[in-house]
Amino acid sequence: MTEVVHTPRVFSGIQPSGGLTLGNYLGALKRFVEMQNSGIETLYCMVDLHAITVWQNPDDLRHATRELAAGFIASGLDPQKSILFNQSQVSAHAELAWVFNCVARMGWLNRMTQFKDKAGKNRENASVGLFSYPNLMASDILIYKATQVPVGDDQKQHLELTRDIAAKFNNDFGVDHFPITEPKIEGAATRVMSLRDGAKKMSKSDPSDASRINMTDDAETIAKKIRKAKTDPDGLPSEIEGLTDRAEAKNLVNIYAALADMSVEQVLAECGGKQFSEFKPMLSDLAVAKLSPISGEMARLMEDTSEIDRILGDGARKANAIAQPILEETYDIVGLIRSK
Ligand code: AQP
Repeated sequence: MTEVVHTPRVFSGIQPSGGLTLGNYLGALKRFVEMQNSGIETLYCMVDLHAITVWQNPDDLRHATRELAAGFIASGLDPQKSILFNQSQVSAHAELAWVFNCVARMGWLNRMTQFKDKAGKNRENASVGLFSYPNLMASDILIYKATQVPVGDDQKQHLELTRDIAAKFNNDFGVDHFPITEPKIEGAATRVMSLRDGAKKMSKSDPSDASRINMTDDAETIAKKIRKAKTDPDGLPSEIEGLTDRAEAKNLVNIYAALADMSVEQVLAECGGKQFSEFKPMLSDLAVAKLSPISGEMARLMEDTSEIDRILGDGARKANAIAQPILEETYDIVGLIRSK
């Protein structure tokens, strides 16, 4: 088998299943911008087909998709530098996902912890789409032969599955067609936790709004949520070991470090010994300083949704131009006849 050197290409996506959270921003979006600015080819997607694995009100979904696009652009993604689009406008994602439904094994999907978490006790009532979600995610990535995927830590298992699918496809058909994609899980806040429970991930679909900071929250709301964030009675340690078994304290320090572009060690060297009554206002001020320019720009962009739709349409055309030949090549490898 000839070994192919795959051109470096970055793909990642976020679901428009609610508003963007600080977790999405620090774990994913901030890294998307860094990768875009490193000069590598980047494609970023509003994964609306993933969002509907759980029922969405259609008007809310349309609004959330446009607002997510506004969040991408306001955070620094430039439609001239990155391809920005919504998933459902590039049908090759869904088509390749079907092929992967036939490659991935039931046993692999049965091990996915996100499905278990999201389906909860009522597994029999979960949608089939929620179960096969990781196959669509593998398709999102491999339809562009993406070599790198910036994500938060919660997506690690799904990316391992993507690698398994690529390897099985290549092996089953004796080709070196799909790259074995590298996850990029980096930075001080790869898993931002809920402000109310340090054992739970901050999530846009958490029923408690107090558990998360939304990118659209105003300064007063951000300050209030941080003031009320759960902590323990001790102050900040000066060494990282002092955060062991202190999930909530660790979370606030990680958030500070990621927002300030500092390491956790640097934050503790500066703030060690402070009580949370002193550290929380510092964190609020920093969060407001970093997030309010983004939320302001999001609001401005949302005043003209036709411009957002134009950007998404333009991005979808560019994405389609990359995806379609890869889909055709894949169908040919599988043995599906394509009439010219
Ligand atoms: N709390 C988090 N900390 C760090 N990164 C996070 N991400 C999500 N939450 C955190 C990263 O954001 C990207 C987009 O995630 P997604 O929208 O596709 O779905 P998700 O991971 O399931 O995020 P949510 O907010 O929890 O959405 P819902 O509530 O709809 O399920 C991914 O890179 C993810 O790692």
